[in-house]
Amino acid sequence: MNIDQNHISNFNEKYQDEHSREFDFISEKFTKTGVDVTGIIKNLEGLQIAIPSWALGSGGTRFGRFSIGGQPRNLEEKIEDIGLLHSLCQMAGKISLHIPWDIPGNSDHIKALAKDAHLEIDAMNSNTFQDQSDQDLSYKYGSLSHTDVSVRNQAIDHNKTVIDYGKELGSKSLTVWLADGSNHPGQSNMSRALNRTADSLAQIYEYMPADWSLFIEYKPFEPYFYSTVIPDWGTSFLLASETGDRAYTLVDLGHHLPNTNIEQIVGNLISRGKLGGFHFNDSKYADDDITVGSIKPYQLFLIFMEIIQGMAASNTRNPEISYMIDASHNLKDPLVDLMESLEAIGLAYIKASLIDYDDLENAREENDVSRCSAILQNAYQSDVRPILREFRQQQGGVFDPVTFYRNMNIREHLIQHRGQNSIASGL
Ligand SMILES: [Mn+2]
Repeated sequence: MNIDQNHISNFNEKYQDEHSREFDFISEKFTKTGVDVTGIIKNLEGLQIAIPSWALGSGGTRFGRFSIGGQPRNLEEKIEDIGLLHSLCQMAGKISLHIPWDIPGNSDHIKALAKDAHLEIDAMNSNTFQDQSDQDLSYKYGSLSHTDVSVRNQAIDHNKTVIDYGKELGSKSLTVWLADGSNHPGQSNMSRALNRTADSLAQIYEYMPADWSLFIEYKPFEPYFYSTVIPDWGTSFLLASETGDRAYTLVDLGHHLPNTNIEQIVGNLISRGKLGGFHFNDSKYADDDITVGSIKPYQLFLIFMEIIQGMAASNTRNPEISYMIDASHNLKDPLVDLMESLEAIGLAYIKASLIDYDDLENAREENDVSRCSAILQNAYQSDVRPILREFRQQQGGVFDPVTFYRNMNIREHLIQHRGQNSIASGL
């Protein structure tokens, strides 16, 4: 649904005085300590987070799924929902497509719709973790790592098809999350499975246009429970390094064992120019796929600290990082959950931008440990919400997206148009 700019202006007007007071106050305070508030607001324009086409419907677990009304019924309606999200938050200017869940029937039409909604087509996602009804061979025992060359070829061909769709739409990257693995000790010759995977990835890479990148995602367990072929960043980095210069590691927050130091992984990958993609979500126990920043907001801040520091290094070889929200909206309204995610990402980014990195580096050189901690805490404990609101206002978005969404009864409107029992494709 399209939002009339007048509704946004009227809504913002109610908050304007209070906002101006808050923003002027902290802006003056930060500026006095050498923080470039205008520069941070400008940089936020570049922090555009892709929304995957599968994120607009209600998610579920292997035990069940509880529906929400008004889910988008097709790719066109998914683009409409992401366009709405972007118009309110100004940080969701990209869409990431999943094949075969969202095959663009008419690429020109889809491209035009995305353009109207001010969305770019981000990474394409292939799927060799489930069998499709029109598929000859099964992925039950793997895909790119399968023992049978004909299954591997089928999986390679699928990835080539995904690249073809992406070329038509103007995407520039392919994300491969390889679910392959084994459930029982002894089931798989793990080093052979790795070699077969490297060979398959090489063929996919060879097929990619020269200006495309390949992102290799890792995960320690699930859907297989004894081993996965690409369990960790080391294996992904190894495969990316062997595959080629335009092959990169993709870090998904939920794809780590508990207490893994993810910020260190991020920093190390950037230092070697190999962090290509990043998926946001949060977790308490495993791959919980809940709202980013809802469990470990400090971790999110530390990750952005590594990103800002690493990307600012004069010798950085790392390309611009492709960001995506990869969460499952099982209880909340997916659009509200995504607004909360964008808020958490924006706040963590702003807080990490407050750090005086020269000062921090000096404190590190002097081994002044408590000053290092104080610099971080000073940034992390600051209330930076007025800066994010100011950014949204300047870009034409709303001060408070969730309240606006509720006041406008947008979900009710979507239910009226799409029905109570609509089901999003792919879920
Ligand atoms: Mn992911």
